[in-house]
Amino acid sequence: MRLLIFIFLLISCTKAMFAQEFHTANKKATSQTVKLYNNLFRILPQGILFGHQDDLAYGLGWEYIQDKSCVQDAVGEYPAMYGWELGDLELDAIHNLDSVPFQKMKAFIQEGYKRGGVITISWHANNPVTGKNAWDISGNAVSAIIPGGHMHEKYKSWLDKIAGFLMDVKTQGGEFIPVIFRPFHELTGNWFWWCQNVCTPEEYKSLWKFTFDYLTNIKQLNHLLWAYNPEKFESEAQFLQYYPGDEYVDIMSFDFYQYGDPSNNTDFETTLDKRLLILTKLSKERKKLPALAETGFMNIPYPEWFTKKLMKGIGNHAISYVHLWRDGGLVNGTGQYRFAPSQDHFIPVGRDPAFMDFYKLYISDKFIFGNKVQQLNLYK
Ligand code: BMA
Repeated sequence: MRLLIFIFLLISCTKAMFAQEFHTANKKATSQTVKLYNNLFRILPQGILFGHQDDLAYGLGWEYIQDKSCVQDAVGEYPAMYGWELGDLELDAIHNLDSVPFQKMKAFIQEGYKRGGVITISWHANNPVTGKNAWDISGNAVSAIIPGGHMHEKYKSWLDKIAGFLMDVKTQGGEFIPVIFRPFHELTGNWFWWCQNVCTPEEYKSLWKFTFDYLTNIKQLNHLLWAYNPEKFESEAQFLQYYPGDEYVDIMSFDFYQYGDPSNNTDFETTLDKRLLILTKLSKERKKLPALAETGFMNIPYPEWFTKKLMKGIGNHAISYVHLWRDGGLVNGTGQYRFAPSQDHFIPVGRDPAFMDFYKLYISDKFIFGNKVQQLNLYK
């Protein structure tokens, strides 16, 4: 009998230890958040979650139709990851900068979570110094809002609003829905007020750490996973130059888009492969989750982009997710701003030539979409 009890205890302890092998940066993270984090590591060998920005809100020629989804329209299945964007929330706007109402966004987040999906949120914050948008790089904004800066109090009031929204990201039963939060992204670019050309590594790290501490310890947001997210980098040192530290980050990621004509060169897939090699090495060493946080080829003018470029570049790298950027809705309904292929008749050329290629990606078994993600029970 004693032996049986001993074996039982041993199995339970080993299970518990194994289940929590990966620790979230926030030590008070909710149990669903910790489970999600560990499950994402566990399923790394099983495939890559496929995500799409604003998937449920709008697509070409439609917006806000109950249960409609761009990815589902294309392949018959919802995505496994849903991305949303908070830009303009800091100004008390009702809609975000892409005209998605924040109230609707909360409902979409609940829907995605109900389907077992993963939620990720970005924030194209306006320039707090000039009052212009995120792409205004003037005003030394980062140094102005970090502790000691003359606009620090204003930044805190913005974070209060972000926290207010995130506090509401709950199920109808009141349980917090875990969110992968990805602020101050593409920092190695030169287009946002937090990019490397307009702030030093010390300033960026100070901004990140303050934001983390404020939202975690003052606002008690315990359902966030924190994603660090440069754009270009050519070495480990460059990837890490603005990295705030292992105790502030859960996910290591980067953004990488296709530009130009890919038909006569291998630049995209070669560079993607190189960067994923660096990313997966670093994230393994630091026990962080690796991901491709944004990608796409605007309007997909090269119809085989998904298999010949994206999948080729990903190769056998084990990454947690790939997130495709948004499709223009009614506002950009000409079809001139989209990243996901669509079967919709709205596309002026008739059936999207990239559709069949995207379907090949869908059936390739390398990616996880909505049905499988539900079965995987990422929150249990
Ligand atoms: C960018 C573009 C913008 C958009 C922003 C925030 O990449 O898609 O049109 O406003 O993301 O979603």
